[in-house]
Amino acid sequence: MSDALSLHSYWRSSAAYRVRIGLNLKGLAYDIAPVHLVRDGGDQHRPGFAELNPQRMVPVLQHGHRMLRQSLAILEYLDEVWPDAPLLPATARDRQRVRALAQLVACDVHPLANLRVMRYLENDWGVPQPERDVWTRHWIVEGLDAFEASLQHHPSTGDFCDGNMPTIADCCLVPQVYNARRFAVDLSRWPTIVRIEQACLALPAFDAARPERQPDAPATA
Ligand SMILES: N[C@@H](CCC(=O)N[C@@H](CS)C(=O)NCC(=O)O)C(=O)O
Repeated sequence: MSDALSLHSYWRSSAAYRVRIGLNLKGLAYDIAPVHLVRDGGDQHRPGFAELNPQRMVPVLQHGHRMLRQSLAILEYLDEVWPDAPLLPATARDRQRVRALAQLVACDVHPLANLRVMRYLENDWGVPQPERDVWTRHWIVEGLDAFEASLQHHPSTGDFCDGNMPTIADCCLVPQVYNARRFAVDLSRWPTIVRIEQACLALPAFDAARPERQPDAPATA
């Protein structure tokens, strides 16, 4: 049975972006299986996709015959199976803080502006694009304000969210900042976040995971 890794991913999906960063930080070889979330209503709504993920979302990491879902659970799986280049700190207290930062983004910010939420606002409630963008910016700003406050002046904050090695908190933060830029949010209110984002993007593992570097990214991305 093959133990190959294949990531069902969309270039602009920030949840898939988290997993690409984690795979790259671990130095693992993987294929990208593109899932176009938008074209023709979205590949995730095709009949066969529910076998990959009944939630009809990316990322899905295929490891041999196993289908791994939920980006945070995937990152922790990678860390358990390939412990080198750990994605979590050594102590329980630091791990708690890092998981809290990761969940701030993954549980409390990102889901509110997910594609299916925006489609629901648009199709069921008739919310026009400008108001939908205001909605998205609102949740990003509220969430990243809290993220910045959690980082500033905290003794565990270093070059990265925790000390001087990237963790799952950085895997979540960088894609969320990408989204903030995409929605033209003013980042100047978050100096610590921007400093850490730049430190991350200077690493090849983060750079290679950028949306515009993905095989399914449009040439103009
Ligand atoms: N909690 C999930 C969220 C995954 C998620 O939101 N995926 C988005 C792309 S970033 C998606 O596939 N959306 C499809 C849709 O909304 O139709 C995770 O962390 O993996």
